[in-house]
Amino acid sequence: MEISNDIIERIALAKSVAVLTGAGVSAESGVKTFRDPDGLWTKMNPQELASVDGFMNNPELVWSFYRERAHIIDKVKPNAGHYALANMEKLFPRFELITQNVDGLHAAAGSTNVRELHGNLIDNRCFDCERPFKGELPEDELPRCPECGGGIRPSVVWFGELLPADAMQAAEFAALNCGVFFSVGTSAEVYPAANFPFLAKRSGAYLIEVNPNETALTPFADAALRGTSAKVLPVLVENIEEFRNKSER
Ligand code: BJW
Ligand code: ZN
Repeated sequence: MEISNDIIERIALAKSVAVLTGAGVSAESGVKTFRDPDGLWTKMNPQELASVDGFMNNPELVWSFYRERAHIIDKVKPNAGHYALANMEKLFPRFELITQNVDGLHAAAGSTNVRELHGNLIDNRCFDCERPFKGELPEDELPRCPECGGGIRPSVVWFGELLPADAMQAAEFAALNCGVFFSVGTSAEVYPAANFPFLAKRSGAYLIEVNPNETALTPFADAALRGTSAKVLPVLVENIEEFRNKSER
């Protein structure tokens, strides 16, 4: 993977970097993406599995989907792309990692202060009183809130739901104020997350896409690094470090 000197220089000289990640970053850890040919939404209906109506209509089906995914993410490990992003945060005075992923792999790789736009699969909460549910999830019945008896749901963001205000605010600030914005491993089809790269670009940031495939964002990117995140991101970090070492000499 060759990355041009011009791109490396632009990144290495930036004071503020923001990164938006999507499911592709975890693909090489063995977590399925959503819209790739073998993705979750290619085979399953998101309205049934990832919406409040879907949960109300068939909570058993929704829970069987989320239990299975929670078991998978319990076993998987971060890959070289996650580790590269954890290293990258140490290279810039300001660095914001904004993720749509719900698997907790950025934090597991050592990234600090990860902004989770779509919640996470590790936490659960009461649908009615919103209290966090800390108990063990029963395998063969629906979990219930010990405080109010309400139904328990995964703490993820479903279609039609608002994203967490703190993560949204941090993402918006980062997009408005960064010199370089990366969109990594996301199809850039789901809003409002997909809006942040545009916001950054309109605010003057250099916009870089890291993805093996073209996306809805590609025509607007200043640079597209075509490859998987586990291959491209470690090379990127290495090149930034080399550039900085050369400039010091
Ligand atoms: C690699 C790789 C490798 C592969 N390395 N890369 C019409 C127009 C605009 C908006 C809307 C609309 N109609 C409805 C909306 C709003 C809706 C929306 O955006 N829908 C669009 C799909 C049209 N958004 C919402 O509803 C959001 N809420 C909201 O807007 O609230 C305000 C509101 C309320 C009421 C009415 C209207 C507005 C909420 C969105 C919640 C999304 N939730 C999910 C599920 C989370 C829980 C769970 O995990 O189950 O989030 S859906 C799913 O998509 C998940 C992901 O975070 C999200 C984004 O997917 P992502 O990460 O981009 O994955 P993929 O699979 O799409 O792409 C993978 C990419 O990786 C590909 O590009 C590959 O090439 C690449 N790749 N291997 C690097 N190794
Ligand atoms: Zn409750």
